[in-house]
Order: sequence, then structure tokens, then C-alpha cells
Amino acid sequence: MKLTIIEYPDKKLRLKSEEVKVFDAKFHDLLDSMNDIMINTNGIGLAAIQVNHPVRAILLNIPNEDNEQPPENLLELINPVITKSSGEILYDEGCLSVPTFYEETTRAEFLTLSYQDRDGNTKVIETEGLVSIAIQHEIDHLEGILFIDKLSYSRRKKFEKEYKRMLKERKKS
Ligand code: QAP
Ligand code: CO
Repeated sequence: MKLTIIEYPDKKLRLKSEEVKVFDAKFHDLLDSMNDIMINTNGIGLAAIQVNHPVRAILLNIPNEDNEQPPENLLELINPVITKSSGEILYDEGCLSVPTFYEETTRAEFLTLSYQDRDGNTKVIETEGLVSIAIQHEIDHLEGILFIDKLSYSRRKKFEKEYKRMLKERKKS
């Protein structure tokens, strides 16, 4: 399946994603194609809505100490629900749909997450640190929320200015 990443300010990113109910070969093809595009574009997390499929599926592959993303570290989280969260952690967040911009945001450090795997089996995991940050970032996408929405008024203004400049520069080449 050929996929392309949707970028801000595309309004499609504001859609609320629907629950996945059918775990068939076509859905598996979507997940496989999402993984290809995530790895090829140097992503560590991707929500289906970012490739124009408004369904509640997210992928994560957090790089290891050697900055590698082996396939066995891929996490496929379908219909994810955070059932418990605690702590606070700061991180310089980015997003494949908001290229070249990074800004510090605050997230919960520890999560308990309920989700389904690609075959529809229900699972529960506990996460911490960067995995927790990534899960919250990606679940926000399922509600049409971007990390730039969480910035203070002044930082958001700084973003809009920098981003417009970036888009203009990019158009030239
Ligand atoms: C979400 O972000 C995330 O600007 C995934 O030019 C954010 O994969 C997870 C990327 C923070 C954990 C912590 C961003 C690639 C990738 C860019 C990404 C860019 C190229 C972002
Ligand atoms: Co994102």
C-alpha cells in the first residue's frame, strides 16, 4: 500500500480516528506499510491518521542505545486506552507531520495501557520514559490533537512564524 505523510496545517490531522473492528489482511497491510514509511522517514512513532487513515492504530519503534530500530522492537498498539498515568517528564518533542520543529512539552512519565494487537487480542502493558511520551503523543493524534497545540501562546506564535518560513524555503527547492 502506497502511503504519504500528511503535514500541518492539513485539516485532516484534526479528524477523530475510529475504533478498529476488523483485523484482516488489508488492515495488516496498512500496519506493514505504516512501518515502512515510519522507518524510512526516521520516525519513532506514527498514527494511522498521519497517513490519511483515521483509525485507532499507532506504531512505535523507540531507538536503542546504538540508535537502531530493529523490527522486534516494533510496538503495534490498536485501540489504545490509558487506564493509569503518573509522574511528569519533559521532552523536546517533534512530529513527522510537523517537520523540522521541536519544542519541549510535559507528559506523564508512567502509564498503564490497555490495547489490542494486530489480531485483536487484548493486552495490558506498563510503560515509562520515552515510550510513555510517544504513546501520549500518538494517542493525541487519534483525537486530532498535535503537540504544538500544547505550547504556550508565545511559543505557539514562535512556531507559526518558524514553520511558515520553513515551508517557504522548502518550496524553493
Ligand atoms: C512522536 O515523532 C514522538 O521534525 C514521533 O524533520 C515525539 O517520529 C515520540 C521526525 C517525541 C516520542 C517523543 C520529526 C522526523 C520524527 C521531524 C517522530 C523530522 C523528521 C518525529
Ligand atoms: Co506526531
